Amino acid sequence: MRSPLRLAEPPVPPDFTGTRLTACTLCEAICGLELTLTDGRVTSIRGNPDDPLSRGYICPKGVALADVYDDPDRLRHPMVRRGGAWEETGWDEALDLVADRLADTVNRHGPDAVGVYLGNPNAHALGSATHALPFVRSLRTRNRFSATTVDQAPHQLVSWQLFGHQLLIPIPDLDRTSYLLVLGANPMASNGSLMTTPDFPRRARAIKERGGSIVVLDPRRTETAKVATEHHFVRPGSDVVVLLAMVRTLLTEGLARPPSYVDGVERLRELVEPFTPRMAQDVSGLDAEVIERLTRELAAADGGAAYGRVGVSTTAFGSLCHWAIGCLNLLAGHFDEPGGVLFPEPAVDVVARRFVGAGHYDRHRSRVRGLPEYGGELPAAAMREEIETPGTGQIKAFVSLAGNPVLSTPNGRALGDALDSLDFMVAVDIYLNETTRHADVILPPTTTLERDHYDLVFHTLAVRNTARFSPAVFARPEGARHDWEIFRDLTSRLERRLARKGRIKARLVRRARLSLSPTAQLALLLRTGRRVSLRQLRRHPEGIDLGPLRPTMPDRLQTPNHRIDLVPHLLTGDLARLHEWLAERPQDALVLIGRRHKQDNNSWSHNTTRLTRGKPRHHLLMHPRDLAAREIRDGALVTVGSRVGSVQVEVASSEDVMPGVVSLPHGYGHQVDGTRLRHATKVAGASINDLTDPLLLDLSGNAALSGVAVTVSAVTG
Ligand SMILES: Nc1nc2c(c(=O)[nH]1)N[C@H]1C(S)=C(S)[C@@H](COP(=O)(O)OP(=O)(O)OC[C@H]3O[C@@H](n4cnc5c(=O)[nH]c(N)nc54)[C@H](O)[C@@H]3O)O[C@H]1N2
Ligand SMILES: Nc1nc2c(c(=O)[nH]1)N[C@H]1C(S)=C(S)[C@@H](COP(=O)(O)OP(=O)(O)OC[C@H]3O[C@@H](n4cnc5c(=O)[nH]c(N)nc54)[C@H](O)[C@@H]3O)O[C@H]1N2
Ligand code: SF4
Ligand SMILES: [Mo]
Repeated sequence: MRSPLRLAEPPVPPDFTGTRLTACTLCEAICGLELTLTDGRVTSIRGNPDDPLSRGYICPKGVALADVYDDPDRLRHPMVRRGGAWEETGWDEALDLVADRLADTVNRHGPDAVGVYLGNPNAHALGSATHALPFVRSLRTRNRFSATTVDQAPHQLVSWQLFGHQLLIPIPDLDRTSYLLVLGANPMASNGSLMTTPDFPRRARAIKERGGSIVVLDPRRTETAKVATEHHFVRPGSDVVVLLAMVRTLLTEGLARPPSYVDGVERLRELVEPFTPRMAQDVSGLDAEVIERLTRELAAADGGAAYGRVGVSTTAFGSLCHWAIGCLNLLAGHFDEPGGVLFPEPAVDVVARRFVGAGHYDRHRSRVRGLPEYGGELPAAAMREEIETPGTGQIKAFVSLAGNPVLSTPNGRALGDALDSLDFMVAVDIYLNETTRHADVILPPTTTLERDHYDLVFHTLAVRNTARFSPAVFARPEGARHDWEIFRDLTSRLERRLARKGRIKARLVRRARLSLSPTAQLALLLRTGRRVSLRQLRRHPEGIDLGPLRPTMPDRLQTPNHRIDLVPHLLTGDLARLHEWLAERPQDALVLIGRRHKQDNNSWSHNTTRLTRGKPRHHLLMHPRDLAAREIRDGALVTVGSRVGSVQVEVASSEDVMPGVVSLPHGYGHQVDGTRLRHATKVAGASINDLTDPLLLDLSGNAALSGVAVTVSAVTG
């Protein structure tokens, strides 16, 4: 269906030669790109210097964007598994089959018998933002999971608790700050996360050129640590104590300057009293004097920001870490100030528009372990048991939307086995990979270069306010479907088959919304936002600058009393668990942390030659002292074991990891059997998530992927 509001510039003709502007959707940096096409094929990709946010930056993954489009292994037709063999089939047949099987499951076992997992690329597609959630909601299942609980659930829970909405996330004002304290993030490789920062390298250089500091706390001397002005090792999982000791230092040294709309400072003072810098030193290995000095420097800086990401989110106290980071920023005097942390003002304000709800906790619990939901989702770490444990509410059918949880969630291999025990599984995905090979049907949508794009998510998290619309470069091939069309057609087919009464109005509203294309919905959203129109954006495909971040508080607070409570019960209640952990924690365990590389993109970038050549990157990094203690030689094949399982992988000696810590990248360990990843067979390595433990969780339900106790021994014979 073509909506009257859809005015997209025509995609390129088949033999087009020339240039086109687009955007990279692979990571959160959302770089603007200029493609050169020769006879209808992309022959080069470069960063677009006119993009007001990315200013010409591009990384090696962006250069490989067209490889995904051209990849002969990418699925282009619906696939149905009959017996052991995959067959291509037509869309109507595939969609009818999926709707029949899902409806049958719901009618026989109730809505909770359908489990849903949403993976990371959903956040990077306009059609998912507008159409996937209504589809998922129409299933009315409580068994909803996503990559959020192996990633940023703690950020969202803390933002909801402090600022009243889970997407009201304070962002470091990178272009003006003079003091950036980084914990558990490696933006030199990741290009920033919950801090959309294309060209982090140049922006980091600029901080140093204006006399500022970048201080990194990380158990590995990362690429970011190497360009920082200062780096310190911290024991994995111990940041929470360091951060609370920093908050304590601000308060005891009279450095705290909370804004007038903040409550609870005195209670906070009592709560952080036990976390002395000395105690933090014992737990983390970071000197007490350093903890105190860094706190004073942050408070004294002319604009300073504390920033923590995956390395602190994915620990057992991820929420307390982000609470403490929030308190640090609120007390150090730079909150909502230029150079500190600020809240972006995107052209489509997803917070004000309530695109997703403000947040909620423990409205229901998971059936088997009784784990509380957060924001309507249960921990991804609970998927396997919900599939395998018999009883009312057991997951019998599964829907995987752009996810690869077999490689990306704890004990993923066992989850893969569980997927085989389902009555039915459907994947909306572009590859036949470790997860989708367990499906009965795969529905492949078009990819980035074939669809219109506007970033509803990452403009909300960016270090500068900009807006950019990128019309599809290529026409959708005959017979291909966009993601939003798949969600629209599945929803309507399902509704026809479900024996449901009532809620006619809700159904009609949903149908009306689903029938509007993402671009048409965007036009309406922009119109109500009144900052820029789609028409203006079409005239400027390079993007429109809306200026630097600005103070917006307390007006934008979404809390009921328009104030910030520093000590919400939900968060402070978790301190009891922290005290228990501190009393019991094992002192001498070898622990495992993750790793990202500039050339890898989670689990699915290994089917391109461009991103897999060069030196292998899959090794377990281990300190020479730890190798010597076990008489393991550099390069040897080792067995890494945890409570959950074991893997074999080559070890590389590295002074860059803290003694007592080993590091493996995630997204490796391809199980190419039964997949169509011909090229990924050449990528060695093991999956870190065959070692991570689904029992280790944060308050938010986020998996504690970092700091897992492991043993390492040489493979003999
Ligand atoms: N140990 C450990 N585990 C981790 C992490 C870690 O640091 N350490 N990081 C975690 C984080 S931050 C994240 S976000 C998760 C990611 O976890 P997931 O989202 O589960 O995994 P991805 O590797 O991103 O897989 C994306 C899937 O989407 C498919 N895909 C790609 N593009 C499209 C598209 O346009 N449409 C559709 N329908 N499908 C598409 C790919 O083929 C692939 O199957 O992994 C987490 N897992
Ligand atoms: N090249 C590339 N870029 C990406 C991605 C990718 O796969 N590849 N994925 C994208 C996604 S989905 C995300 S969420 C972002 C993530 O963005 P980042 O969070 O910046 O990425 P990571 O490299 O996972 O950084 C985590 C850091 O935490 C450290 N760490 C581990 N445990 C601890 C700990 O207990 N304490 C401290 N202080 N540090 C710890 C690790 O050594 C690592 O340096 O990156 C995005 N960008
Ligand atoms: S940093 Fe690389 S992967 Fe991320 S958006 Fe930019 S070009 Fe794409
Ligand atoms: Mo992520």
